[in-house]
Amino acid sequence: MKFALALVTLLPLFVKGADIPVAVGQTGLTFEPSSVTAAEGDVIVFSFYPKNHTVTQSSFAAPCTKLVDDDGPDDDDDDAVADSGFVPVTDASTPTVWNYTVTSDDPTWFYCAQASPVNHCTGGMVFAINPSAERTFEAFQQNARNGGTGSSSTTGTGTASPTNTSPGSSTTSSQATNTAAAGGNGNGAVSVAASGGAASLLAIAGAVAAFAL
Ligand SMILES: [Cu+2]
Repeated sequence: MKFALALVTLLPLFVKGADIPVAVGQTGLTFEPSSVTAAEGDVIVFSFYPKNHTVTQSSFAAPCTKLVDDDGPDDDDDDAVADSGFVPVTDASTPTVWNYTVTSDDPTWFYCAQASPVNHCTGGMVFAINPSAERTFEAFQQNARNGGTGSSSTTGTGTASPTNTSPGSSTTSSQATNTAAAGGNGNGAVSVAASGGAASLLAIAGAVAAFAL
């Protein structure tokens, strides 16, 4: 009885879905079609054409970065990150086939991870299963063309960091320059001691020490 029940429960796992063919790299940096509507259990049949492409799962926000499988210790890997790896093909008449079984009705995003000699993802080589009205394939591909590593705020942070470093080092060098000018003979700390107080000597000596470091 229990066994029969278990069989019935497992049965849907063995019901095969539809095959959906997708050509990879047949007409340049393209998936054709570039987006499909698929149900759980359907199989995307990727045919890889020359030269050397991948089908790698990413996210809408970061189209050109492989998704991280971070579901923790209880992860049963039903939603493992999909990645064909590199599929080198030399003969267009014999494409290499790689199957991906759809595990969700949710939008699922993919890109080609080939970056040499040109970056295929930022060239627009991306693919989507079940894009939505809010997250369209067109927006996803535009994200990829814009660099594909995340939102523009990420880029802003990256730019701000070197700017913060720069004032620090220029302050140090301008202190050193002032010290030398006050000395007039390149032996700044000693000369200033004669005309200034002990406190200013300490300050200048500190600046010189900082510059030396
Ligand atoms: Cu490619």
